[in-house]
Amino acid sequence: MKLERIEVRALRLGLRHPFETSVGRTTVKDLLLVAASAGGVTGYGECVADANPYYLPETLGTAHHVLRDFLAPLAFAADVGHPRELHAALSRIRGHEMAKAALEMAVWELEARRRAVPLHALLGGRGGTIAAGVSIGLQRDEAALVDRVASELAAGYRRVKIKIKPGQDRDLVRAVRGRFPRLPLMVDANSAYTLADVPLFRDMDEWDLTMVEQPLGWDDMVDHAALQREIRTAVCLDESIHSPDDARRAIDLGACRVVNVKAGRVGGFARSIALHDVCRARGVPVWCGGMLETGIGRLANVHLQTLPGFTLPGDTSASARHFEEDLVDPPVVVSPEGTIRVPEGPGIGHEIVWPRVERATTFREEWRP
Ligand code: OSB
Ligand code: MG
Repeated sequence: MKLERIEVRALRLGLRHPFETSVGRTTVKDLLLVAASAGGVTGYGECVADANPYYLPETLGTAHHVLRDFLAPLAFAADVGHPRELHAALSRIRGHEMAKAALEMAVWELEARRRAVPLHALLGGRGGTIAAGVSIGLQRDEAALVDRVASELAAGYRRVKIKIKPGQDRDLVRAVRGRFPRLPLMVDANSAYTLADVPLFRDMDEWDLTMVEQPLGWDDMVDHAALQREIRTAVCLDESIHSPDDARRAIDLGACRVVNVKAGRVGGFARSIALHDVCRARGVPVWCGGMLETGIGRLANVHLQTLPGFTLPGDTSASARHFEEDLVDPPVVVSPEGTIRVPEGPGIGHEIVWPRVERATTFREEWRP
């Protein structure tokens, strides 16, 4: 396959509720939408880099620069037989996983549309449903958090993740656990703590959390291994894992017992599949994280988590959780049983609503070989 055209659009959409974590508060969703075309067919990939480098070092600006000046020329020069080969063709570029992933995922989507198969079939997954989970940001106080958890449970979700940060940790967990004693509950710290906080995480062992996500440094594995030795609760890594090799090292070091897979963070679908395989071979469960994606990236996540190693519900929620009007039709919905149906149409499987994309577009550029 020879790519004939790559287009990037910068989009801006309002979020229904601000999303606050230990690294900051997001009120609008900025993203790049990448389109890749070959043989008259176009596929789409959503770049999950944020406007700022607070979660990980990449930004929308670096992603645009690296796509335009480095990735697009390499992709045009490559003649990939299967989308799984594209990542290797981009390997001269170090890092910039989110930029690579957006392009690579667009090429997978393009190939699925060319074959008229759903993305999950091309990825090696299955149809049916996936278990939905929800990630809840920091709220004004414990009462507001407990209310949010209650309303998400009423919406169908069966697993809840709450964000914590220093000063907003024990009280939040105690309040939610007190009200929902049997709920599968976990916390995500987005790297807000250090090994000086081992006593806090020892205390957390009491609350039967399914796991604690990325408590320590975003680029650390050694301290996470030290923490995991001190606590019963499973550590899950998010920010620290950028490749299948990272997952292997983390598991072998004892730095985690669960891995969060975000295709954007690890360079795309091919590496997500390889990472999933590494974890599965070691008996480590994985689940699919989220980056406040629009329906385009959200559906990519739905298809990815049909692989057999995704044995835990992830952060994939309904379109309506973050957006008044999503970019896809129908929107992604969660059933009263807390599941999301895996689409069977070609590619992501839902239509993109172009008038909404146009309205959200702040900038557009296209490149050819
Ligand atoms: O750490 O998992 C995270 C959102 C943006 C940046 C980082 C994270 C998150 C989430 C997922 O928690 C929220 C979602 O997509 O609904
Ligand atoms: Mg996380």
